[in-house]
Amino acid sequence: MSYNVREHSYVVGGLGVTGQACVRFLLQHQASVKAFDTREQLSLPNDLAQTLKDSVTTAELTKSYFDGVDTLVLSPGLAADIAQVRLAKSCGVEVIGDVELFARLNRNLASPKKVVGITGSNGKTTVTLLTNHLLNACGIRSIEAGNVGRPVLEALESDADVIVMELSSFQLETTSSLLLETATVLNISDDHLDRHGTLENYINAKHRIFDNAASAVVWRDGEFVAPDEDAEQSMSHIVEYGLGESETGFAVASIQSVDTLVYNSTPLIRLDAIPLAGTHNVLNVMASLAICCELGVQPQKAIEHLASFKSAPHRCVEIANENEVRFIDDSKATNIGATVAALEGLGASTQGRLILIAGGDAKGADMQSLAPYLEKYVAHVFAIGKDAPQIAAVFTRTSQCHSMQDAVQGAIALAEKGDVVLLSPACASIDMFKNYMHRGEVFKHEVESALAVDNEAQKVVS
Ligand code: UMA
Ligand code: ADP
Repeated sequence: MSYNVREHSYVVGGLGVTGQACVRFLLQHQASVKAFDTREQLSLPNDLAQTLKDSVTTAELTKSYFDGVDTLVLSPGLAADIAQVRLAKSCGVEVIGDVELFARLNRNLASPKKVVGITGSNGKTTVTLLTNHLLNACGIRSIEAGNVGRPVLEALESDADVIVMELSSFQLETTSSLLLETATVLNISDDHLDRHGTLENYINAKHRIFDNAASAVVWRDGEFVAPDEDAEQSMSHIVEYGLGESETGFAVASIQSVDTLVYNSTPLIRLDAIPLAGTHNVLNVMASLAICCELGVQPQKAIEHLASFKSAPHRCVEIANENEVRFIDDSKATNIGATVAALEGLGASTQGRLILIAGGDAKGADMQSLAPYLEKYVAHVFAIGKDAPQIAAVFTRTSQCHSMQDAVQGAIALAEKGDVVLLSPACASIDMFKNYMHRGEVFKHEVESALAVDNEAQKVVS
């Protein structure tokens, strides 16, 4: 049975990027739609404010609000247990997300778009962008969408044949019928526990990605990343990858004493020729190649286009190198797992010391699990934000700072030739910044200002 939006009456919950795209899409397709947002101070683009006029509310909702409504399309930033959602459910309203709406509509298309799904605690955006890059370079019309930033309903209307979809645990919670060519849970580490409550709930949300997937791409050595037996039984096969040796799938082999990425034992590229830093990125490359494989692109062909991939900003990117001190922006490290990957990657390759700027909103994570990596790799931490005291409590060589400026100045005062100053916060940014991008930009600004002052001072001295 085809799904026709005109036959439904919708409420869109939340008017961020997702909610706005939903409202636009539903209005364009002549559906009945109204919207609420829980924020009193809501600013909408003019066109949407005009079209929605009285159909948008930020006031408390009553039962009558849901009269005649059958579907609530909930934004990922809103939890399923807030009062508005409980009220909707008590009125018999179905609660879905934009990805579920996409799934239903995609099935209606004469040629449904092929979709691949990528989730995990870290590496989602890198793998999504890299996969999309490799597919396009190999002549497949593909587009990236989902948590990476482009709402999925926009991708549905694009002329792409393939959608590389980054899916967050929040999006997966409200998705039940998304058909995927292949699906992957890249890795699992503590994240969003403030929203999911327990690690088990978080893992369960992530694993929903496997429910209707034709195959899975699985990290051989990862914990909680393989589909369970039930999900696996309905799949045609699994492609495995990992940093160890294996005759099948993606693996690392020593060929003439050089560590080399291989596929079914055929060499693809030397590890030291991979242009993305850190062993975590070797895994990301393997996952992307495996997904490409599932779409019929040979890894031998895809790998030729790795060199032309440009990493997304704020993910272990060098932003300055002054007096042989390197400054690295890894502001996207919003959980402990990502910071551990940066410390392991840089710790192994840095001659001097690592000076870390970390902190922010830990989202319920326990900083104790970061402590062994701080002990092993880090000379000193300059801690910022709400959960700076948590870091100071588990690592004695910590200075708590009031601002990014204080932290950067402290780090520069300590740094010597060969050292690395790394911003890799292990926390969300929202207690001090608009988002992780803003945090990275402030870091860069403070580094540049401090270095300029230092240079001026040097000139005066000499
Ligand atoms: N909000 C309210 N009241 C509302 C609606 C939203 O307070 O009525 C708040 C939310 O709690 C949240 C913020 O506003 O703090 C944004 O929420 P949203 O649901 O409106 O988010 P969107 O703007 O639609 O963006 C979402 C994803 N954001 C979240 O899941 C929080 C974006 O991922 C994604 O790019 C976008 O949809 C398009 O698909 C961002 C993100 O931080 C990058 N994701 C999390 C992560 O990666 O860790 C999951
Ligand atoms: P996500 O979209 O899942 O947040 P990103 O690709 O944006 O992932 O990277 C987020 C952070 O995680 C960055 O700090 C990056 O260096 C780190 N990271 C990327 N890939 C991995 C991985 N496979 N394992 C651990 N950390 C990773």
